[in-house]
Amino acid sequence: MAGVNHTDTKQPSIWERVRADFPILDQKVNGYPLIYLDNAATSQKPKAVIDAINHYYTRDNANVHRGIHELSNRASVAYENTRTRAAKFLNARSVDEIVFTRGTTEAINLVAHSWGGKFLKPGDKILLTEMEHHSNIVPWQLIAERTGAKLVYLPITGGDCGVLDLQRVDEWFTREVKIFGCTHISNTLGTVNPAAELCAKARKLGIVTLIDAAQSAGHRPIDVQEIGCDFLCVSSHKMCGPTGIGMLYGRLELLDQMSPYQGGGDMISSVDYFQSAWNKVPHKFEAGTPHIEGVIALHAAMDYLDQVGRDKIAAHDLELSAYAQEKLQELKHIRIFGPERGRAGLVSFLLEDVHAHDVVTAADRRGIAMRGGHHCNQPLMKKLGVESTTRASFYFYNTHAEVDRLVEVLREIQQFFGNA
Ligand code: C6P
Repeated sequence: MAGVNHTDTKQPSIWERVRADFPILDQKVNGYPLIYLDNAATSQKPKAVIDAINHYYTRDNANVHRGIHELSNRASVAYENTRTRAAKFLNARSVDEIVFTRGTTEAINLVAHSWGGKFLKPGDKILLTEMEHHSNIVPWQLIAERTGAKLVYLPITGGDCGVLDLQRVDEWFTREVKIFGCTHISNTLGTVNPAAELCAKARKLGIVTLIDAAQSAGHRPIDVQEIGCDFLCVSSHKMCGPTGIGMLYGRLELLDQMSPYQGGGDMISSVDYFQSAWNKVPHKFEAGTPHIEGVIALHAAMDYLDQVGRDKIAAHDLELSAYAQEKLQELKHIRIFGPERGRAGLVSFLLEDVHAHDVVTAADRRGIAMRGGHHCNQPLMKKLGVESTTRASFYFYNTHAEVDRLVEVLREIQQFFGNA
């Protein structure tokens, strides 16, 4: 990474210094210093985010958009300020294009239900890619069943590299395709998809686009206007924020046309016994008391990420995962998945003859947290011809020394299983 010398042991790098912001990292697990390499599942939270939650409950706790007393006013202002901050974070044209959801999963379900339910017809096609997370497959299966639309998948190529077959994209963007859903970064392969290029192609044919930014929003600058997507879905908990909260960016024109996702308080402008009128966008999509402290702490997370610098985080991801890939390749009997170059901050692999769960369990005994399994990517696993992988996923507080330790521990595991 430009400007940061990771081999200079005298000067702590900015990444080592930033670790002090994360109280959870300063502990031993099973007698070893914690090495947290499960960031694709959820990131750790800086003190600024923990403090924001604490402050809200200590000083401002009240329901939003309902009361006219001081505390409700404070909570409402803080809640809506986060929407303004989010619009800036994603470079949306309007603050009304930000809908708070429980996370990426709910954001995709909202689009499938409210956009798909209204606009998809029998014979229409929903185009996804073969590397989608279950969250960007199952909601579309549900809506396809309801509407008679059909699912089709843009293939991946390159064997274990797992990149989209970009040469064949034009074959898949046909007149019948009404929506294209694509992950920005694959949570299993670390592949970074060319979202802007794909959205531009889709737009020319009038195809609506949805980008699953669960793995990218906290790891690189995101500009929805530059990407040119109609929808973009984000989870707060993967970007230093709390769990149970996320965002849907939706182009205003489309959000206006869509029906509500859920009914209840706050999403209405008026109700009588037999019919109701909807609140304006984005409130039309936020029924019931929301996750207020989650929204407020998400503001702190976005501020924190911008203080660190999202471009710097992206460069660190790229550099650390390339380093990990290089180090892992020194091991014998290892199969590494994902692109050779330009991968996001994660590496999936298999140690020959050792189950991914055994690797994760043995690493945990040495204080290293990773994920083993299908990573909610069962169709992709089938495509790769495996049942599971072990995944080490990084964030900006991870260091080269931690990668070295991971490789050392994997070597010990191989020795234990007689496969070094
Ligand atoms: N992936 C992982 O360990 P939620 O659960 O709604 O915050 O995010 C769902 C989701 C959607 N898309 C992608 C690309 C994802 O990686 C995830 C979550 C976690 O890889 C948990 S399965």
